[in-house]
Amino acid sequence: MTHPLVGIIMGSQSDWPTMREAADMLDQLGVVYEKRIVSAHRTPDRLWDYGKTAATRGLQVIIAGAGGAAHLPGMMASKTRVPVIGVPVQTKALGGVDSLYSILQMPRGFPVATMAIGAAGAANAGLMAVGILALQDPALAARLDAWRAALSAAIPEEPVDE
Ligand code: RP5
Repeated sequence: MTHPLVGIIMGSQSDWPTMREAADMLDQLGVVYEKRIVSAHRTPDRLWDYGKTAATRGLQVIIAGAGGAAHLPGMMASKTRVPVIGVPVQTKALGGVDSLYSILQMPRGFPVATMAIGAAGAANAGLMAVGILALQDPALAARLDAWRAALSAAIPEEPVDE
């Protein structure tokens, strides 16, 4: 299968260093994705078109990252039934708490699965997307299990002086 199953969208080019963490995770686990800049404020028509066509294009998960007045994940969730995972991008002014609250507090009926602020949240968004896809894909499930086992095996039992 070569068409993208995951859409990684972000409000700005400046979000890419964070959102690349999600892309790296999908690369590691062999999931086909696309990446787009889609701003809720600067390109609202692009947001609308993306949401309108997401399901029919075969996307199964959308990972949406934004910072500040981070309306992109919520607006995307309002436009498509494809599950949206939100990544609050860290901001200079408020440390990403603004992004977090903007994404987290969705009204009943339009959920966004909100991750942690910043790079760890983006990486976990990738893993969450893989976990969802793995429910229907045994080979992917096996790769995810192996990835998780390798991570566990890499954690030392004792701390060392650095
Ligand atoms: C948001 O505004 C973007 O998601 C980004 O996190 C933030 C700042 O964007 P730039 O001014 O760097 O383009 O819409």
